[in-house]
Amino acid sequence: MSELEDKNTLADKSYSADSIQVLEGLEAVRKRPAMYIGDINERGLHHLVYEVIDNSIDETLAGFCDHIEVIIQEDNSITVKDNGRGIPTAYHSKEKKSALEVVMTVLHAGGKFDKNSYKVSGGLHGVGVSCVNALSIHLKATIYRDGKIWEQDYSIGKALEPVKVIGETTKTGTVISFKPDDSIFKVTEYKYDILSSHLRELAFLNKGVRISITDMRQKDNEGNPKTDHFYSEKGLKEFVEYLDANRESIISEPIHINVTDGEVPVEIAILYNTSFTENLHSYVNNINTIEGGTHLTGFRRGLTRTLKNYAESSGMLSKLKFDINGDDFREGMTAVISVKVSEPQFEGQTKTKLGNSEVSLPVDQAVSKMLTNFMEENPKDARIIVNKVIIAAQARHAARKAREMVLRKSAMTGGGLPGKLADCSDKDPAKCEIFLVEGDSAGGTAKQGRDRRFQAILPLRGKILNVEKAMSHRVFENQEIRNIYTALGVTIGTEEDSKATNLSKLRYHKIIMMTDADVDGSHIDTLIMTFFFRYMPDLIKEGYLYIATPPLYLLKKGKKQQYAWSDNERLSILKEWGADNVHVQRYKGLGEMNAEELDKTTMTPEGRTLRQVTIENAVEVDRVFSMLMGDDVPPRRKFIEENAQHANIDA
Ligand code: 0RA
Repeated sequence: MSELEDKNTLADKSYSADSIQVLEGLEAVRKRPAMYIGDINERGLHHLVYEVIDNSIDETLAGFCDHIEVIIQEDNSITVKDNGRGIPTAYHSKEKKSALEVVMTVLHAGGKFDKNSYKVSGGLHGVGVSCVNALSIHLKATIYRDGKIWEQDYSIGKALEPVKVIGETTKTGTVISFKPDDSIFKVTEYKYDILSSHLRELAFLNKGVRISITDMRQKDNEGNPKTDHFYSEKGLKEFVEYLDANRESIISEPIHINVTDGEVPVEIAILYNTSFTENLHSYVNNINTIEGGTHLTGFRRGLTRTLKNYAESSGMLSKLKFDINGDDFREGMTAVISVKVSEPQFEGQTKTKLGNSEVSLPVDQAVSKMLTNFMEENPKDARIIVNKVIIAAQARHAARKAREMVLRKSAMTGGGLPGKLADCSDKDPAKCEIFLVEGDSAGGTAKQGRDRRFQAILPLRGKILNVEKAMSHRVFENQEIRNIYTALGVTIGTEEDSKATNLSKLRYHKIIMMTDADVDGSHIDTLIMTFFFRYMPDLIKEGYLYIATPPLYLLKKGKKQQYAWSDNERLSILKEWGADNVHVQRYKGLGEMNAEELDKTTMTPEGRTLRQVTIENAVEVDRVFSMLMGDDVPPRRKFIEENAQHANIDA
């Protein structure tokens, strides 16, 4: 209650009932931040920035803003500037305070003033800038509007003083600077790469807006901060080219359509490449709909029907002895779909699946129109695509035979689980874990060290197949990959949508990659992750995939001993102990630990640190995998050079 007496700006105290509500509203955000911004880790921290930018993007969509600047300040506070209309500052008679203060301090107040405007952008949770305010130890809003510069400061969601005029201006726009509250967030350091890839995506999705990012923490020799500028003139057309930069295109240029006059604005771009994977990214109101939904259903349906009609009438299918299915039309396809929906319903585990049934038909019609036009105008490319589809169908046919063979063979040898698997005794998947271990020898140690009740071990021999370069029947036939999916109890590539896996049959809810902490080990991790990403993405989205982290050093001094997981940790132990007479052992591989050590440091839930594999940014994950695993050497070398300091390079 004491806050109420404070500085709630206006002279009249009779509005205190409203103020209590205001305070309670934002108190709720501070009490349960995860409910509003997802979590209080890295993701939630970055989400604050997206929330502010989304408001600027709304101004762009409304036609009033073409420049957005994001600055990471030296103290890890964030500044977002835009040249939109500026947040209204007039007195708001119902709330009895400046509209600016209402926007900043009332939960969900963001769009209250302009119900009729076309406001479609919005973060995953769409909670508005007041949540950012509630979770910031300090926030300053500076508004350029109506010839004046207005300003108000806040702390943990409360205005510190009335809105004041600090000068005159001819410009319009909004500047919001905030510092996340470190008593709420577990991490407070912003990552340039996370923010910049999100901004790049936004620039592709909203052509014509200039978006820049500047990092005041990272300066070059001349004192210039690190900066990037994103701008897309052609929108999704350039987005698919960016996605496929490391793949070889088989058509001359992207197929592109932008329907802006219908009920549901739809933009789509497609490229076909020489790879064997489908690479589809979909957005609703700039939100990446990882779980798909009605827009995707419409896209698939329209694509399949239109290409099939074309292929049939062209006579190219006459020699084919089996059916073509939907998957065949999407093999080697990279596509981005972006729709704008005024009242989106989001469903699913992570609320990233579009539920609005009215969206499916307009998307279907847009794809159909776009492909029909393209095929008519580009008969050469059209034949190339249909040929690719035929090859995909043949490969799928071969894959089914291969899978049947595999199943028959394993049925003959007693069926079920691979011989190399040391299974656990518990059968409840929620309690069970499987370690995928690099090499038979480390596998042996892990078998001795594990808790056999709930921990299973599957040793992997050498490097598993690079699925990025292999057709799917090769993937099914590959011994190591077969061992993995049969041990897990699932099948892959059996349903209409080859990526749908039957997770209900999954025998373990923790799948833990355990490899050496060296270049080979991280390469194996990447190969395994690529396999799961391409063939069982749902398993990653459910949060079932993990990486074990073995220690890098064992330090001993007299009777004392301590493990270190990083060079920093090793140095700080040395500092604490004094460097004399300390014996430092560097672990080059899992094999150098005995069973007890491996268990204690890396396997037992009491001692280990697991890193969960997540798909934070599907666009970046896809690009990195296509680059690390593809044929094209130069970009891979560049990536490795640029990221060398982060990699585990064995000294
Ligand atoms: C409420 C109403 C209007 C604009 C905004 C808020 C707004 C919010 C933010 C946050 C960052 N930048 C922003 N720019 C605008 C509509 C204003 C009007 O009708 O003039």
